[in-house]
Amino acid sequence: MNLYRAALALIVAPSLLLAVSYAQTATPPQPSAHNAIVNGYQSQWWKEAVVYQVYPRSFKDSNGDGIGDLPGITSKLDYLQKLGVKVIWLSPHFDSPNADNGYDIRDYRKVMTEFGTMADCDALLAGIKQRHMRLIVDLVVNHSSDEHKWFVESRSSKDSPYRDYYIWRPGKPNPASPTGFDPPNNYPSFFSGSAWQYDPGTKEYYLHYFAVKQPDLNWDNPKVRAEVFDLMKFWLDKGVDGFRMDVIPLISKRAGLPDLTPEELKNVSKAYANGPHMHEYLQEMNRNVMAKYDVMTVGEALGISLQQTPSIVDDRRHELNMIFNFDAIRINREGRQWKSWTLPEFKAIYAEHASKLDVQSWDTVFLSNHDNPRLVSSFGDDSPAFRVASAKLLATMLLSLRGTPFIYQGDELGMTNYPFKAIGDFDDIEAKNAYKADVLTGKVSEQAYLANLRHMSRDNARTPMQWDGSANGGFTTGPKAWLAVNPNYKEINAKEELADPDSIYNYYRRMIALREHTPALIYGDYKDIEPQNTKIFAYLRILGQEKYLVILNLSSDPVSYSLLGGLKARAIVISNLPTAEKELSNLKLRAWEARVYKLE
Ligand code: TEU
Ligand code: CA
Repeated sequence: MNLYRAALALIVAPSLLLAVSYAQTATPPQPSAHNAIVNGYQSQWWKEAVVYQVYPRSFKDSNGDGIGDLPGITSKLDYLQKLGVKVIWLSPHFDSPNADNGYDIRDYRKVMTEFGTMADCDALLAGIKQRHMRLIVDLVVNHSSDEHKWFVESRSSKDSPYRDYYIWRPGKPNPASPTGFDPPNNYPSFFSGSAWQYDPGTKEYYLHYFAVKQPDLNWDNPKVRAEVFDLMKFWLDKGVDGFRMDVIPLISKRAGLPDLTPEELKNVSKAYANGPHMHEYLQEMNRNVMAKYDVMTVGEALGISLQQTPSIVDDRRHELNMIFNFDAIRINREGRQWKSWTLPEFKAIYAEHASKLDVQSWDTVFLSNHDNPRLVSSFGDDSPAFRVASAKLLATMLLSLRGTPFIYQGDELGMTNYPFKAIGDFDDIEAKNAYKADVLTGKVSEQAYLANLRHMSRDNARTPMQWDGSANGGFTTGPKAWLAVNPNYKEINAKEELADPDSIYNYYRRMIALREHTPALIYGDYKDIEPQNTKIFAYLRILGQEKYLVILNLSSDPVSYSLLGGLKARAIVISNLPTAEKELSNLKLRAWEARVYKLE
């Protein structure tokens, strides 16, 4: 072999190797046959994985502009691999004018300028694959940005070939109104006001369930569906492993768009969801896209009840793998109003899930994301005395209930809600629109509005990740973060957590490893053995002879608890507070104590 060839081989071979190993080729569907049946369930990687949600704007800034970005995430992949999560859900990273922080997409095949370049995205994906993890991205196709070329075309004229990509209707004549018309019907937007926006250019209204800059796509138009399937394939062919689908049950609108009745106006998401062609379009999407790849799909199922869930996630329906139900995460509010709740109410939800979702219908487990307040502040106790114990208890619960667990960035550090003071502290369009609609119109007092918002604002979850005790929590080297860092970053940050073997982070690591190596905690049957207890949440996970008991004291008070029914503990496999108690008929549980027992 002459030198040239040798040289060539030297050059080509590695790059070929490189190409092969990093080529983000799509993963063809794995014949389900070789997916073993465990306790009646078809085993799947997305049932055994723990998912970690990254909100890119707030995860890690790599260039000092105060805004998180993709190279910032890539620089923290070892941190995520160490945690033990196997799938990363990346909230929208696509080109967007950020009216709703990326959930308003202007170009589905381009990376948001603030977040970096396509090369940065490829490097992130390669880094994830190198660490034997997977990436799912956010599919936001109920609506696009009003700056997307489709909509720019669509609003340009009624005869535009793109007109029917969106939902346009003439208004109802009303000389008294500023436009001379009233909206086509009484549909409200989730972000306050009407869901219709008058467009003086063509003197018609377009529909937007969310912000004015988020016009809804017309899924009844087959061209729109084809566009969506193509952009999904674009990302899957790059090697992405699946999608979290934004408000996907809202894609099919009611024929004729009749007014909502007063009853329906009380639960708008229910009225907007599950339209006449929703299942048909999800099956069409599955046939054209998911069936051709080994992917994971999770639908954000606003407006879908538990009863309706099997019709979307039952394997035999060939629609989605799983959905997010909002029953548990929203137990603490009525509409936008914060409200108290009881543990029996909370436990009943999981008992319902266990009875309504059988081995064909897989579930998700989550209590936080970028649309909800912080986990430990909402479902735990974020006071200095109990923040650590309750954060670990919630980790025990999320990682031992039945379904794929989703962890939201920062919860593994026990990050808390932010001490918002004034409306100016908020960035979220939902909060700002409601302030205009409710406070500036005198419907709600500023004080009451802010008090409620402190509890439930989405911005609580969006404050930057707290990496260390340096300025801005080490999130950015720049002078200022896009949203203020929680002032408690000196106490609560990743550097402290990584250094402390008994930290919340290291407890998550141990709990994730335990779940990974304990099939009963994944595929085991679920049985609540204490449904009425107001402080104790106790349940079994059973897989054949493998029996585990999870006992959680969800209160800030010590509880003496005796488990009847003659269950015998063989060993404590994990606990968030040191204990050796194995006599189940006489347990002394401290505040927010959590234990997992392996039973005889
Ligand atoms: O969220 C839908 C959703 O459930 C929330 O917007 C919720 O309706 C809102 O907080 C009203 O209470 C998805 C995304 O997760 C969210 O970030 C987007 O704002 C929204 O859709 C529109 O894309
Ligand atoms: Ca940046």
